[in-house]
Amino acid sequence: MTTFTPEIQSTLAAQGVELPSWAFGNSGTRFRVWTTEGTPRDPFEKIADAAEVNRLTALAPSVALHIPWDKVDDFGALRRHAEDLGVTLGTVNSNTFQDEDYKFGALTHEDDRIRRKAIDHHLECIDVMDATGSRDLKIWLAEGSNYPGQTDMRARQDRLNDSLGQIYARLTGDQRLVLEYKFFEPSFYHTDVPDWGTSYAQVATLGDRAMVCLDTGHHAPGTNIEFIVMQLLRLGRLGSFDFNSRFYADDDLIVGAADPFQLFRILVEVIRGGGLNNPDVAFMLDQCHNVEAKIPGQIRSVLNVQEMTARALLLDHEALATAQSANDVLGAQAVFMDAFYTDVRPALAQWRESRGLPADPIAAYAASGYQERIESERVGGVQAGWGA
Ligand code: AOS
Ligand code: ZN
Ligand code: ZN
Repeated sequence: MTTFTPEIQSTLAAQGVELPSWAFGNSGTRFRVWTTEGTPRDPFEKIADAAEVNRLTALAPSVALHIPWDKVDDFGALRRHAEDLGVTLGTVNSNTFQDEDYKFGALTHEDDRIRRKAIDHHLECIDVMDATGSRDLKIWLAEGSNYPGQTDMRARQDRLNDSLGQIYARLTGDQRLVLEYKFFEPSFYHTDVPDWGTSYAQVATLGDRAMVCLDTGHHAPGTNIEFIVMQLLRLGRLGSFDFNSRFYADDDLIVGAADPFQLFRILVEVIRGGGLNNPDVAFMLDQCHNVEAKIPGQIRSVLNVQEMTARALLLDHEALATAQSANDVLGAQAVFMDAFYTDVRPALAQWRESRGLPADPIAAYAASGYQERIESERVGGVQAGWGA
C-alpha cells in the first residue's frame, strides 16, 4: 500500500474545499427541476447539510452563499449558526441573471438605470460579506449577445470596467473581487467575459485584490485548462476555482467524475505554482446534483479532490525534472503517469481513521441516520434558485 510522508500528511490535513449552498437545493435542467426528499427549506438548513459533509471528511470548512437565493433577515445569525456547526460562511456570489431588467445586460447595460441597479446589487453583496465575515465577492455575468451586430462589444467592455471599478472601490480590508469567465451560455454569439484573458484584462486594471475565478466547466472541449492554471498562478491572479466536471457543456457534474486525469493535471500545476493550501487560491465546488443524493454527492466530490491531490503530491519531481532536462519524452511521461495511476484510496482510508474520521465517509453518512431525519423533518424543500 502507498504510504504518505509526514509532509504529505500535513499538506492533506490542511486542505479545504468550499461547498456551494446551492448544491443542497433541488436542481435540474431547463427541462425539469427534480425534487428530492429532505431538501433544505432555508439557508440555515443548507448550512447544516454542508456542515455534515465537513463533519465526516474534515475537508469542507466553509460554505459559499448566493444572493438573493440565500438572503436572510439576519446574516449575523446565519454566521453564528455556521460557526456553531464548525464551518464558516465563504464566498458571496452575486446574481444578475434572474431579473427581467437584465435581459440585455447588467454591469454592461447601455441604460444607466439598469447598470446602476446591477452595481447596487453588488454593493449589497458586499454588505452581506461585512456581516458574514466573507472575504470574496464572486461575479459571474450572464451577459452577451446572440447575433453578430446585435450590440457594441467594445463599448460593453468599457462599461464593464467602469462598473467593476465602482464595486471594487467599495471593498475594505482583505475583501476581494473575483471575476469568473465562461465562453458561452446564456448568450451564444458573444459573452462579455468569455475567457481568462478578458477576466485578467478587466481585473488587472482594478487593483491587487481583484482576481480571476476559473470554473473547470467553462471552456471549449479540448482546452488545456492546466495551462491556464499555470499562467494565472504565474501572474498571481488565480483567485479561485469552481470545480466540477463536464462531458459537453457547463454540466456542473461531480468533480473528477468525467475526467479524473484532467483533475490530476490541474492539481499538479496548482502544486507546481504554489497554489495548494494557499489562502490566495480558494478551492470551491460549483455543482448541482440533479439525480444523485446531494449530501453524499458533495462528500464524493471533496473526496475526489483529496484523492487527486494525494496522487499529485506523489509525483516524483526530481525524476521528472531529470527526464525533462534530458528531453526524455517517454521517461517524463512515465514518471507523470506513475503518480496518476497510484491508487491512494486504501492509504487515505487508513489515514482518515488515524485522525478519528470515518474510513469511508459515504458509508458513515448512510449509517448516521441524518438522511432519514431530514426526510421526515423537512417538507417542501426549496429549489437551488433557478426559477425560485
Ligand atoms: C455559471 O455558469 C457559473 O458557473 C456561476 O458560478 C454560477 O453563479 C453558479 O453556477 C451558480 O448558479
Ligand atoms: Zn461557476
Ligand atoms: Zn457554470
